[in-house]
Amino acid sequence: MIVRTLREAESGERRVVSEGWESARLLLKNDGMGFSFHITTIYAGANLTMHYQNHLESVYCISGEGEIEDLASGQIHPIAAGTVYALDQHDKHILRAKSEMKMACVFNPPLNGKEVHNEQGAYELQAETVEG
Ligand code: 9YT
Repeated sequence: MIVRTLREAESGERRVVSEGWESARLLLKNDGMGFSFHITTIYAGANLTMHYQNHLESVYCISGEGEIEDLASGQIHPIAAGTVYALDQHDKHILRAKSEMKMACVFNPPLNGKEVHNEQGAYELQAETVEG
């Protein structure tokens, strides 16, 4: 069994900080679950273009408000506490945070640990691993 706390993850190796967001990576590839699980904070005003070409991601909004634009259709969906979205088609999208947003994110395949977006807005499959 694996037991961890968000507090620990936010103050150690599992905390990854990038432009417009930071993420506490609670479960990763080396935990052997077949997915990774993160609590991600999107900073207020962030405007993030992402395209997870190597991963499927689902995102549940715990708090905050924003919107997601599906760049294939141009459709814009409001995001608020209680909303989930799933990028089942590796959908290229823009996430805009009107206020700080707390998101629970699941990735398949699981992240190694240190991934940040490349110039396409994707995560590479061979990123550095977080141990322990
Ligand atoms: C919601 C989203 O995709 N934010 C970018 C960070 C990512 N979820 C992560 O690495 O935790």
